[in-house]
Amino acid sequence: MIELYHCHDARSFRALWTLEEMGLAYRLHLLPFPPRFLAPEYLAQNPLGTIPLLVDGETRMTESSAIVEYLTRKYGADSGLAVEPDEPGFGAWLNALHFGEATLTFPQTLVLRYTRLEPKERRQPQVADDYAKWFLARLKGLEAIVSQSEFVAAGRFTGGDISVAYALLLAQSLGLADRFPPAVAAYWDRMQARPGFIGAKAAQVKASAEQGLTAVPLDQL
Ligand SMILES: N[C@@H](CCC(=O)N[C@@H](CS)C(=O)NCC(=O)O)C(=O)O
Repeated sequence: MIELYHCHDARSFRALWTLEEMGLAYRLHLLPFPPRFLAPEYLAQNPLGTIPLLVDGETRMTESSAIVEYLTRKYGADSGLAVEPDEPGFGAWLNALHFGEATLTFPQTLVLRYTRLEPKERRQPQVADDYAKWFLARLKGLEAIVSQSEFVAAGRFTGGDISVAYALLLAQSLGLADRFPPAVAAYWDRMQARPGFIGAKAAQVKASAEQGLTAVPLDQL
């Protein structure tokens, strides 16, 4: 069975959401955040100490957007979550998968780190503010796409939406959602109403209870 190592609302949420959208069987291992310090035994599974880690037989993956691509291409033929190379939206789909992580999520990790994770004396409000602005400026690309279309690629819900919308979930946790431009805000509302999104949220709460872990949302760190 597919195994997913996950922290509440962290990037592994992309994989969890994909699994839920596709109705695949999986085992969820919930870890405290950051696992590197709070669950050092996890380093034996993933020496990086980061999540996600997806294990599927011999396959072990640690990049959240690549996991979305892997699951949708390997198991998702009927789901429509992958876009095939012969479809017109193929390039837009790949672009969205990478844009969600490399352009929209990475700058927010600096905001998270320098407002919440570092000890108080090492916090850097200027860095956090600069990278929050950097992230918000990068939303212009998404605003242009979702003011023309309900989804980011191929005119239907795909893994590209999961990658991009996860960055919006992180932004919400960091208190940036009230600065989303209007079409992005409406898109974010649509994404949160997806059954897979709701299922993934419920699955992490259930796993927290079963594994005796208190889920600490990022905005309460
Ligand atoms: N590019 C990777 C980044 C993985 C990553 O840095 N995950 C964060 C959580 S969102 C993490 O595990 N941070 C804890 C740490 O760095 O110790 C991905 O998309 O999965």
